Amino acid sequence: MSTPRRKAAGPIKIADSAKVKQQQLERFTENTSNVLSTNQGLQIPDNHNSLKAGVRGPTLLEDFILREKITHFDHERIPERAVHARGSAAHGYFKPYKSMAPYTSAGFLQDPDIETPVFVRFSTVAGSAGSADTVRDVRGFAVKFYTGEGNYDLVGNNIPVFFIQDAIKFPDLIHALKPEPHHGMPQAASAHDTFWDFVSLMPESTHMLMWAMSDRSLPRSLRMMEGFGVHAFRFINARGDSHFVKFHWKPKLGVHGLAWDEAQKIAGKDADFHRRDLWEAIESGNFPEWELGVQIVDDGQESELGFDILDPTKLIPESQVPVQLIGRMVLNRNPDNFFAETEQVAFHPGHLVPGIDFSNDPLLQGRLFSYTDTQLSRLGGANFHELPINRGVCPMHNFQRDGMHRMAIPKGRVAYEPNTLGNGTEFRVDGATQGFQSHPEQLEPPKIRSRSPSFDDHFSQAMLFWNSQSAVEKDHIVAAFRFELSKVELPEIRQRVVDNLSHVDQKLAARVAAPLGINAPDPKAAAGRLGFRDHRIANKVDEDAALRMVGKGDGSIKTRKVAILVADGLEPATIKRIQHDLVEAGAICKVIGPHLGSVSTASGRQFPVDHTFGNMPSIMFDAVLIPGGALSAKALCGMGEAVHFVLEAYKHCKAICALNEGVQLLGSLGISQGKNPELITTPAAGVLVADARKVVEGQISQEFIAAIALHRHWERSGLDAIPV
Ligand code: HDE
Repeated sequence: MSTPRRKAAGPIKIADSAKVKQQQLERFTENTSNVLSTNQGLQIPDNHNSLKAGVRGPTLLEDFILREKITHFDHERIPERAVHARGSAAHGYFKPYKSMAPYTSAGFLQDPDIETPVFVRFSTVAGSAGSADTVRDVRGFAVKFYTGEGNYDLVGNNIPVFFIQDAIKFPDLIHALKPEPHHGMPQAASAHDTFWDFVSLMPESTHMLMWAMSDRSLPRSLRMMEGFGVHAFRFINARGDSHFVKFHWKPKLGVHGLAWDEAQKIAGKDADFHRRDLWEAIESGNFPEWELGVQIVDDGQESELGFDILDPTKLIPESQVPVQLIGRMVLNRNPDNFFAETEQVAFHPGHLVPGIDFSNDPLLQGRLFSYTDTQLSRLGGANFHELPINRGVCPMHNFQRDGMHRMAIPKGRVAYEPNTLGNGTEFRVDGATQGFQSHPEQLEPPKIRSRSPSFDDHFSQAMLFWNSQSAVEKDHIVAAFRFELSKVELPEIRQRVVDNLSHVDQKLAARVAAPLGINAPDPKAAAGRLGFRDHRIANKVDEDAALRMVGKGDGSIKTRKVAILVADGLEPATIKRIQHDLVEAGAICKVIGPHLGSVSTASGRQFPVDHTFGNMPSIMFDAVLIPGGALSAKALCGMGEAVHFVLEAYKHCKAICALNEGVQLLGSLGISQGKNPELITTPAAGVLVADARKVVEGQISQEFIAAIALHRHWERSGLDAIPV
């Protein structure tokens, strides 16, 4: 018995469609009454006292109101995600720049007028849900597009390659990374023996380790990270032609990192640093934006890349295959409820739309199983797709039925297909041409449990990454390896790591090894180890600027935070113009003083203070401005917290501008008032010193803004001598 077929309606074109998801969610937002009631709607007159046998007597089992409330509380936690437990999310929309029809039939990539609603969740990988935001870790970058053809999930990371090549090693990797099983330490950190033990025995992890030890794993903000789909996927056009595609997200604000010392301190002072930053940016109308980029490789041409496109430890250098920017994503609305949205959202790399398909990347293939499976224990059953945040915005229908927490109420007696009892209302699209079509790839498989020899190159791209870094970025990578390995107790593990690194670069390995109390790195020792494979490919490019972070800014200081340090006696006139110009340029200025309320200016007026030195230390800011005023400068110099503020900002390479007597606060840096106070002097990279009365109006602002836009002045010398 065949079921009637009809033509699919094609992608639903929804006017103002970014709102569609919001409207759908609003149907579920609850606020029907202000009167407290039980879950059954029974109004409760007393929410403070349980029912007792006498006012001082025992509580009665009969108290169903107490029982309901406590029972619900007892069950309100769900298992956190096995990985990526700590996350923050936001709503927004995506719009393509032009039709991508030559490459893909995906409806949401056809028409620059179609706005597709998105929900994006950023995460750390290793830590528990309550861990700190700024730990050294890879960041998840998962985007759910609510398209007219179904939900499409691009579940990526902020690093374009992965530690392992085959999904079967994922549980081992994560077990090695997570807190050690016997004592449950350390939290949210890779700096321990089991992680480095594992990766030192898996040289395929070397390329990703280079990225993980770079400042990519210390983002300044979630808004300042790139995103990558990592695996090769396929674009399929309406004719059925296939192209390989790698996805990229390019942040409008550039790619910036924190200093390691800064990241560690923020983890203590404000564990929610990234979550807060994302939330506040959206609340204040500074909507984060990314452009979607694609690298497209003709099917059949992938062998010319020089490496295996299916190997997830490899990236396609942008200088080899340029990234085409094909659309723009804006995040413009914070979730209403963290649990209902950010926690319950369920991503899956297998949530596809027609026109996008997988490749045979063996890591991706394993993911296709894992993501539904994990939701079953995390979200408690098979019906998690009915949770409001996971619902599509297009019609959906099938005969799956029942299960825990079923919300839909399908009508009628028919829950199977084909049927004649459903009044002929069940249709399928034409299986040959419509709906989702798997790419009909020709396969000649012997069934085999083995790794392709084309995956055996483990070091060439690690070397490419290393060679592409600027000098300061190389310094940071060396420092990160040293830090991590110095936390590893067993010297033989440290030794194995540096022996492997000598296959990337001898100097790198020697620099890492120097302070670790081990022997000089030995490439031969590494090569002799079990599991070591190194059939080198020749990189087609020697270096690639796209792999660096330095210089990846848009020159703007939008949403950058500037601290203005004040005490009684300041001269506000010295900073009036600069403050105005900073705000005009999009920066956020906050006044930091010895106490809340206000301080008195030199002329006896009140100058409001936003924060104290104690509650908003320098690590919360990108730059420091010190106004003039003899009394204020003297007072600040006598305050340990103010002196520390400047020293620390200097150590973390932030822009500093000191005006008139304010320069005295730089005394601990060995900087005093210049001999030519009518000039702006720059006694160190990113430090400006000037007499505000003598410099042309606006000039100081311009130079200060330019210094902040450079993000950090990593090239500063003598930083090691600063004791903060
Ligand atoms: Fe995941 N990953 N992963 N992963 N992953 C999960 O799914 C898994 C991998 C990524 O904000 C889990 O719903 C396996 C690569 C992100 O909710 C789980 C393998 C990349 C998120 C899972 C990988 C990712 C996850 C845990 C190797 C970058 C967070 C909870 C075969 C391309 C999504 C969940 C969110 C989450 C499995 C490797 C990205 C257990 C088995 C490579 C961004 O299913």
